[in-house]
Amino acid sequence: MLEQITQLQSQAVSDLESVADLDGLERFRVAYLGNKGSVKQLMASLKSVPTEQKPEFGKRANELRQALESEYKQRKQSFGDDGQRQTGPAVDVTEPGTAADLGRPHVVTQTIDGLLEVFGRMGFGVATGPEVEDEYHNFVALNIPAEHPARDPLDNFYLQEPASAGGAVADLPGGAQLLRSQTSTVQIRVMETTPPPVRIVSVGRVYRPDEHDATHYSMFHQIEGLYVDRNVSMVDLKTTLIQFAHAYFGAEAEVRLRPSYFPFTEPSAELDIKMQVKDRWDWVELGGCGMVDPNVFEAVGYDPEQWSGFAFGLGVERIAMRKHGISDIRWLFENDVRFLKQF
Ligand code: FA5
Repeated sequence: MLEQITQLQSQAVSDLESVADLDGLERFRVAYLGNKGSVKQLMASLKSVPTEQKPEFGKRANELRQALESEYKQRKQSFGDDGQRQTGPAVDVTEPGTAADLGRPHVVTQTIDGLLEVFGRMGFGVATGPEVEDEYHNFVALNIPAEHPARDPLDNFYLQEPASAGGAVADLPGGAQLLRSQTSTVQIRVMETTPPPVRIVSVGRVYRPDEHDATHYSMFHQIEGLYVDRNVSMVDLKTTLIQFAHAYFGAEAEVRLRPSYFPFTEPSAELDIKMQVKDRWDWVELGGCGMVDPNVFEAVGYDPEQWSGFAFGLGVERIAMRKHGISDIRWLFENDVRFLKQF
């Protein structure tokens, strides 16, 4: 009698193997698990089994039924909606996936990294200074006297009432504190702590209450350069800036030095570059430069008879704009990912 169960089992397994679609599977179900199916008949035959074999027969018949039901269910799931047996995984791995939204450095940060790289190749180290400065480092040591218009409270973000406005700053060694308006402060801080020669650049934020337009913002970045050694001349300054411009923007970039005035350099010049603003190409000022004024050397304790040097301070946003053809500085700070994603 038990032999009958084994035969039925091997028959069922081989029938199930040859099932090719849902119709075939349904025929299998009716033949084995249906009301008049073989398994039902097997169960019905229990009564004619000799008493001593009944428990074993019943147990084996039950196991067979459970095994076939579970095989049947599994096989049913393996057929797709079209009723055909699926041979591969249920996921189409050749479909394009959903790309993760990767972040990246802001275009201004990318510009800073690029600038430090070019000046690094030219032998400039990197220096830093605080964004909250005092009047001494932002003005006095840079040869900018109290009555100079650059110190006007309306042109600076003072955190305390400045000396020029009659503020009570006697107890503050460096004068009133303000958000630095230029990175030239770092020239002073470096020379105060480093004996010559020095060759550094410094990048950082500066703040001015300028009205926002296509080329001005109230917070922006500058890259400051300072080179002090024996016999440094205007030729070194001009060569350095032109070499930099061609290395960074490409040999076709048009730059010029235009005579200018800064209290802390003599002579002084502006570095201009041709770039597109709105819909036309024009000269745009990248920054100021010049030979370090002897008064600045005296303020930091360098002997102006022995040492000479040049300094420059360039606007980083304007550099980024020229590099990428961005014609309005305000786009850099709107935090519109659709814009920033382009760089
Ligand atoms: C200065 O700040 C001097 N400290 C530069 C300098 C350094 C001269 C060393 C000599 C020696 P100026 O105020 O011109 O200079 O600013 C320099 C550059 O900063 C400008 O040419 C411009 O590129 C950028 N800049 C100035 N104001 C703004 C602004 N509101 N928004 C964006 N960029 C600005």
